[in-house]
Amino acid sequence: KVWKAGLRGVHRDVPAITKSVVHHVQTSLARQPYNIDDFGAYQAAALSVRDNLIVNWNNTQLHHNRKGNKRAYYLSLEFLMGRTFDNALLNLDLKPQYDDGMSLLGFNLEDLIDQERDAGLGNGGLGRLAACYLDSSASMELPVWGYGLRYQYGIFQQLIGPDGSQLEAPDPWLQNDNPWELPRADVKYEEVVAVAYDVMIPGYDTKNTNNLRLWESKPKRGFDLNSFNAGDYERAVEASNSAAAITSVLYPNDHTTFGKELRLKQQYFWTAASLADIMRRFKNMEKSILEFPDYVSIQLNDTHPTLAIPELMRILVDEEEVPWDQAWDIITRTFFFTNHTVLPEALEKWSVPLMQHLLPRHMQIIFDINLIFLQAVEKKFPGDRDKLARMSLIEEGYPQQVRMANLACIGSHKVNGVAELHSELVRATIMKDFVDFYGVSKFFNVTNGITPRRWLDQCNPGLSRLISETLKLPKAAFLKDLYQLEGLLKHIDDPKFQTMWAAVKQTNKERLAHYVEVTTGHRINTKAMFDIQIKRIHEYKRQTLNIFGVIHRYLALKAMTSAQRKKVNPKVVFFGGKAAPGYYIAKLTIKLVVNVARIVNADPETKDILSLFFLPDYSVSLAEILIPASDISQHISTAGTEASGTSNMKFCLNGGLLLGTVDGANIEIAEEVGEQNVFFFGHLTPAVEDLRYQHMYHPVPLEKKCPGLARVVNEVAAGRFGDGNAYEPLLNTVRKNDYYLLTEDFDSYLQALKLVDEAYQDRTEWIKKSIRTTAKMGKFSSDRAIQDYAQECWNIEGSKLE
Ligand code: 26R
Repeated sequence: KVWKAGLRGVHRDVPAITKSVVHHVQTSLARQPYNIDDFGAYQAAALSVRDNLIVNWNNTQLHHNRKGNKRAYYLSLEFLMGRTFDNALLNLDLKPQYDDGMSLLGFNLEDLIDQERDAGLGNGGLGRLAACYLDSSASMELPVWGYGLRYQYGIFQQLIGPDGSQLEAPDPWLQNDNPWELPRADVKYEEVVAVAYDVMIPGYDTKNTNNLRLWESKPKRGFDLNSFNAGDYERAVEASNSAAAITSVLYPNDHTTFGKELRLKQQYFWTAASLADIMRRFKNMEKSILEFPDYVSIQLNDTHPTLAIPELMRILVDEEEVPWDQAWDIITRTFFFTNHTVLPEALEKWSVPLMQHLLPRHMQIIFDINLIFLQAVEKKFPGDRDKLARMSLIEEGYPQQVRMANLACIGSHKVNGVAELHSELVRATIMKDFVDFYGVSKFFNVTNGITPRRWLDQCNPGLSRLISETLKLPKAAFLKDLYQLEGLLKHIDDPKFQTMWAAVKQTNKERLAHYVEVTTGHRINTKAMFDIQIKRIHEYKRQTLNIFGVIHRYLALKAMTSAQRKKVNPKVVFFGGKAAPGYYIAKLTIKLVVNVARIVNADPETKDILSLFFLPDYSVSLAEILIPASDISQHISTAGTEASGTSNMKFCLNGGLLLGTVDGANIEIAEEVGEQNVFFFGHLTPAVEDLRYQHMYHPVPLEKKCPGLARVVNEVAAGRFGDGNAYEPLLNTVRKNDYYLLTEDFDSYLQALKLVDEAYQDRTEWIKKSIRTTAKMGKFSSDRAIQDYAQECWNIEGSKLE
């Protein structure tokens, strides 16, 4: 009884909250309450919230263990979590209480929220998707764990140098204690020791609290005692350094260049520790090993965790002594593989000699898997040598390479893409031979989703409140069932509602303007249209198309009389995003944007009607400020290259309209909101291959192909935005073979921009488009996506704890 009374010690009312915060200041932080600053107050408040999470977390694990529930594991090398404090407060429904409690203690809760550093353990879409999926799994009371790595340094911090180019600085996010993780000294695996850190994942409106387990690598002993005793201090320290190095840093590459030895070590260290952990938990259930797939499903987030397949094979065959065929049957019922890109340069391959050197047993297993597999292919398609060569796990060459996507495919029960078009392209291109071999039903689609808790309620509280009042529903009703937003359509013609809708957008634009003023000193006209493109910088995403469009607009404004200019609707263009540190063209793109901004923003003739900002160090937290403030956002990849995109969904959920190509999830968004509410332009996917062929073999000079773009390119080359020579390599990408087809899409892009301008003039119509867009976002909740995975792959159901 005494234990039970103690167990209920969670802080839900204001007096209990203030008491626990003060308690944490005095004991956990060992500080004096009277000289605590915002950061200290944040830490203490975070620890107080954490008390609640820990209780729920423990109960959740106990609950699923007792019930003997099947579990699903989401293996991802990236979890781009952002901040946790605000999200935890909202999911636990404790924000008002902590707001009151902290102000009684003399603090402003929003200021404390701003003290937290982002957990930037990811590059972009793939990593943020994993974070949204954890939120949905927890909210839907599904027994899903994430497994990842606890990098000492997350995605680098981006600075802009004096000449406008990107500089990188390390992101020491763990410098101050991280209250959101629990180190598990008792959970360790050998070789290089893997130590578990558990991150609690609170569900929304439920006590269910799931787990994200992140591994840290540590030397087995402080250092190698043998070498130390032999007097070789240097070598002893070196060995311990190289063990710790494994989880030191997140690789900042997104779609480009892999093959680094340390990255392979990361992948092995992580998959081996995760599988050992999964196996230990399974063994506690005391089932036959043959029942493994009935209690365990493993989702591979892209090919990065594919070594889990030969690793589980090794455990089953070498340690559990399961015969090969039975082991392989277990494998192919346990794993599921999600592909996130069809770009050839992003398909992972590992050199055979490197694998033989680091992982000889795994390499041997892969060769054996390949042999047996190719025999089956030969049997089904006798004598088709080309097919065998294409489907082989090994690509011939110097050196030979292991094709991780092929291995992930044959080791998995099902393979999915992340939007309808993308899944179709997976079937038609990279997996074509495998579709012929296995049949089409192994290949399916799960369109990505986003969590409405973070991407509506948390980042846009004003809109969340307005929706709740308008629908006369508690927030939980639509935050847990996003299709409820359709109820807004009933109010779309109500002028009062339209006005309130526009007022929320205006407030969000002012919040962004305030951020820009504080960080750059520039004042922004918040009555202007806000046009935003934020994502990793990559040629296929075509930030160049956008900046060339801005230059085109600037040149057109300069050619006008001042009377003409007075009639132009003002516009502010925002860019944000990081370039992989070794990606030269992407870095030049940033430099161009920054230098165009310097000229345009300083030009007295135009600065009231066109301004341009590159916001440095784009992150989850910055996205939370930008997205609710957009009137229009750009998703303008060459058709067929963007697998899905997820920020497009976030903008739409917040009432921003889309300017985009017919690509990825843009297509499904248009299907939901109606094509008349999306600004589409550009060539369609089926045309791309042929256009590229034409550019390759029948090149036409830029001046002839696209005079509008030629003018822009010439101005840049002539030095109008700083040293023209510096931009030559970037300009050549459109002058030469124009792989991403800017010259093909430029005119229709300008046309679309013009339509956007015209549409924005009729403000009432625009607001109606905005309302309709938000109202039709139901499909894009990550709850729907997770439901698809739970049903199609994992065969698990929600399990409520009382
Ligand atoms: C191997 C290495 C170089 C590497 C390749 C690709 C590392 C990281 C990536 C990131 C890729 C897989 C990625 O982030 N893809 C994005 O996934 C999002 C979520 O599904 C999609 O919305 C987005 O369209 C896609 O580019």
